[in-house]
Amino acid sequence: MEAKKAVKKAANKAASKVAEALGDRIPGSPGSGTPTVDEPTTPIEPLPPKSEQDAPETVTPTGAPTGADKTLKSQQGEFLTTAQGARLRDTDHSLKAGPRGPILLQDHHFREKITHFDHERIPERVVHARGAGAHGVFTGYGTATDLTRAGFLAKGKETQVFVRFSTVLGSRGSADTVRDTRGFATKFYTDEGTFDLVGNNIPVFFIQDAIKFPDIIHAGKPHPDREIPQAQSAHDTFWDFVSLHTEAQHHTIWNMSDRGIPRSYRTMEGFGVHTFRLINEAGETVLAKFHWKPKLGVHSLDWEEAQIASGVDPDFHRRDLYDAIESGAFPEWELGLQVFPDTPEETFAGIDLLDPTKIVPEELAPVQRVGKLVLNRVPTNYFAETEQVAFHLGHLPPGIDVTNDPLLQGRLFSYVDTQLTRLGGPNYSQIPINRPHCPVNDMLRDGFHQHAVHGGVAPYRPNSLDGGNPSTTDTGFLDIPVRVAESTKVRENPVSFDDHYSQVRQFWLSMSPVEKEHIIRAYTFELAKCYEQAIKERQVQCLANIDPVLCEQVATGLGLPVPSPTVEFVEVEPSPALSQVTGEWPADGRLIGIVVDPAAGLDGVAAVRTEIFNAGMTPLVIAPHGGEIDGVTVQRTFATARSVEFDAILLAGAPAPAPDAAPARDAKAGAEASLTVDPRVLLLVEEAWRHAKAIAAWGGGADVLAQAGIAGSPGVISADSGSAALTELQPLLAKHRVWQRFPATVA
Ligand code: HDE
Repeated sequence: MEAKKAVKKAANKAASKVAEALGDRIPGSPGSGTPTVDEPTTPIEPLPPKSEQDAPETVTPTGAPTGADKTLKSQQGEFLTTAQGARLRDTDHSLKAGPRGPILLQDHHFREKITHFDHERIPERVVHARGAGAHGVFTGYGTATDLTRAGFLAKGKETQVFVRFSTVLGSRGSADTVRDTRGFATKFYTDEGTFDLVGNNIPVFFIQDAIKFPDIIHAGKPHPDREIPQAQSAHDTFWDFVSLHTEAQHHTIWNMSDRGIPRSYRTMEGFGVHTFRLINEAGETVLAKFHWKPKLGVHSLDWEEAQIASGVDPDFHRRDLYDAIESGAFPEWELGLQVFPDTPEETFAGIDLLDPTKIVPEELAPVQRVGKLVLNRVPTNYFAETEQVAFHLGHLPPGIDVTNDPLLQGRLFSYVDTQLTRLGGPNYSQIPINRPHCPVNDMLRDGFHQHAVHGGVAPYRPNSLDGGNPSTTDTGFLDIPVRVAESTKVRENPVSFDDHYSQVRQFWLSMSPVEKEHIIRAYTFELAKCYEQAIKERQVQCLANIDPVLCEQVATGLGLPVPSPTVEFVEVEPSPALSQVTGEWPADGRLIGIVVDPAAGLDGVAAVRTEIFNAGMTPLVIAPHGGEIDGVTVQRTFATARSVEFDAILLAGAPAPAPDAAPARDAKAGAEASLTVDPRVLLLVEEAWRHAKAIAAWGGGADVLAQAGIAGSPGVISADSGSAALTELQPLLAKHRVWQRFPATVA
């Protein structure tokens, strides 16, 4: 009895201590004895409303009606609450048995917060994991109305879109500028239902049949044992696969070309890859391929530039996209169609339109422009929008239908299937970014994460209880009644799919000497990274079947014998549209670095900045230190500037080495140098020169050119004033690079 009393006494004592301690931990609570601490989350005015994706009226997960007042979003209300809406007094201290005591299981706020955090990540996409999205508007030109009844292509019709760009092989945190294919997926929220155009920046694919997709991806992803290399094709398993499955050679040469390292998402073409079937109001059909044509032209990085960017700015493309949108240089593309008669053979100019490893050269079927896409808004939340967006080739509006391309057919299965685990169930179309912008009246019910509160009792058709609704309509989606060939079930390809080399050779022959040089270097680099001799030899054999010069140069670089071709070369005409070294392009959103020397003054720099702005580009002043110099704001210091960020360099002075810098060494002379220019500026200029970028100097800036040993070389300008330097620089920017600076050993 005595012992029981003692235990009870001890428990009461502990409880009162807990109460005492709890009181201490509730700021401002009566009698707590501790001063009230100002929370960093003291209520503030809600942020001004942001434009929000239009979506059907519903209730957000935070309980706010999205339709009525779109400003009611999390972190914009006055008070912090639990997920159930109870206001909180403290979110920084867990509920403990005394200040030093264990955490109590009853701390429901702690458990809600941590449990939610523990489950914040969802499986990343099995491919295309790293992406960057943006909102925009598509405007139809009305030029496709005789081809398809799809309403979003009507003249002047505006449709909201969400675009997600991506790399294919890397994980979600990998670098942007790796050599890889880029995804270019567009969700058109049309009045007639969502249309997803899920394309790439390369018009052909590695394989002809979807059943091989797991194989090519297993081969391209990091090795299963050590999980390296990340986001690279330069390894044994990739080259093992593509040299064994020679249908992959066409896609591979595009990857090894400059297309594999785009300058920017803004300067990429996009391709629907497959052939689609379109139907117009009169019921007439055509076959068609979709193209995106960038307003700024197709431009790429130099390989060394891409490698440096991977290190100094792994978010290079993502940042470029968002900086451009925020600076008002909205990225633009025209949507184009290559159109072919819908014949029973489904071929055009002898090319099998169902073979996704083949293009139709633009010279044979010009790309007809049917509308314009402008990206004008950065997502509000990466996870909610870019991560949760779910594309699917089967999201088709009336007027656009699929063909029997075996790759396309397989994709029609895969995209819904993958969302079930990635987004946790069949209701992913109800996630805000995936919601159609037109009325949805389906009879799909229940399932994980059901957000809709469906009325009615008869989700079936026909019914007599819900007024017979909903009814079907003749203006709805039409599965175009295509005749299915009477045939025998087989696991086979059409014979026309056996040509694996003619278009690879055509691509090679269409390249300029500089582009050919880059392709040779890329193959040589990637294959040199393989360990297995047999794999290198097998791929070099594939190159022999593409072109003798390509094969000879790569084989020499690898120290391998040059094999003879095992196939006969087919006569092919080059397709000039495939080369990037053509034409002149707008310089919107280009970044111009201006190196200044504070010791010599910033005369004329402010005026040049204004001129650059007026030309639609962005000037960035680079100085030894941050802050403001002579009224000009410094955006980059010598420590933070790296050449890869800039499309061109203006030199407004020759800044001296920092007084405390280690004695400079002249690498070329191998001796202690008498450098009078800061070595970081010299590195900036030397790299810009190697990457064939335009460089212009005036005043003291000429000394930098002299010290870098590049004065007078192509694309290096010495001018009398900043304004004159900029005037001479602009035509060079229009051509994107000073191409003659790249060495070219092939014709
Ligand atoms: Fe995809 N692909 N793919 N693909 N694909 C996915 O879907 C797949 C193919 C493309 O930004 C996955 O939601 C198969 C060609 C893009 O969200 C998955 C085959 C083309 C994106 C899938 C292909 C693409 C994907 C992974 C062979 C260019 C990113 C996550 C038949 C025309 C979309 C997801 C985004 C994503 C399957 C081939 C483009 C697993 C089976 C060809 C741009 O469903």
